[in-house]
Amino acid sequence: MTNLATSVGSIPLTSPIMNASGVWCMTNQQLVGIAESKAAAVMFKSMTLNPREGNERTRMYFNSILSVNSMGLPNKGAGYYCETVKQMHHFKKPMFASITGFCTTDFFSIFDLVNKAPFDAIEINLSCPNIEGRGIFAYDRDESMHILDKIRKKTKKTIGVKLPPYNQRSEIEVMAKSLVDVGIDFITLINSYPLGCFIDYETEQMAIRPNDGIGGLGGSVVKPIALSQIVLFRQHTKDKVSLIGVGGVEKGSDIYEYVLAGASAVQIGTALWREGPAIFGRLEHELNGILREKKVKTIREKIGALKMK
Ligand code: RRO
Repeated sequence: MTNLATSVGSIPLTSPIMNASGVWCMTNQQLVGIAESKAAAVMFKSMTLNPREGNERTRMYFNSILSVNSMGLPNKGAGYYCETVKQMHHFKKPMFASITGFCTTDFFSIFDLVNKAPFDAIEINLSCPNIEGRGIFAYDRDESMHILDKIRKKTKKTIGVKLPPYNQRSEIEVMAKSLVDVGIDFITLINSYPLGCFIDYETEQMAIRPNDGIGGLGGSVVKPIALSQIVLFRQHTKDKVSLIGVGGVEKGSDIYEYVLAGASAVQIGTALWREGPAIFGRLEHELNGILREKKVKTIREKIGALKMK
């Protein structure tokens, strides 16, 4: 039997497979669904201080290769998730909070709440593509580092940052080095590609309604983008920071590709929307099959083991 054990920062995981924030993790019931599944950890929906309904519908669309969403941060508010996590202790799985905000001070207020709750790790989402009236935090490096540095100094808990894709190697290099300097434990790459859309030629309409029909793009179409970010961030962070890959993971071989690129774990978004929490068992089975076939004893030995031509 192959050993799928891995870790994110100092958090041990029984396998590299978990959910991506935003999918199947907004309500108590959904979070319990993830906890009861084969997912190695439970990631919560990105939370704001107060509950939000999010954008008008239709706000999410998916087909066999992609998803487009402009959910607009619907969530139950930080208080709800801090209570929920207290009720989930018996699942004995690592619990990951995801925090976001509309301004710098929001991050600190929400962080102070989740830091007191029994979350094992906190993912700081600096990459939501659907915040009205402002751009993506992570494209402003000074503001991002200010948020992360202040949070790092407030806690010894495992903290990570969820980033959008970058288009230049130099941006990745500077960002990666800054994150190592700040002392971030993990980096999640990538949030949905910020500007995507799907036009239905039959109805002659966009598939989603908010924001001119343009929202975050996910699914297998973004996998090559996400993989390149993992490879490049790995070059500049080496073994100092764990990387989590997200984007188009639909089968065991996708996970293996992310691990070779340098990811210690992967998150499932679009495919979880499509398939529900049973997907975690299927992916684990498929990953085990690949490792058996390749006679790989531990997944750990393959992290970043990509052979360069
Ligand atoms: O809720 C959303 O609109 C959303 C968020 Br917070 C995010 O981080 N990524 C995304 O694709 N949608």
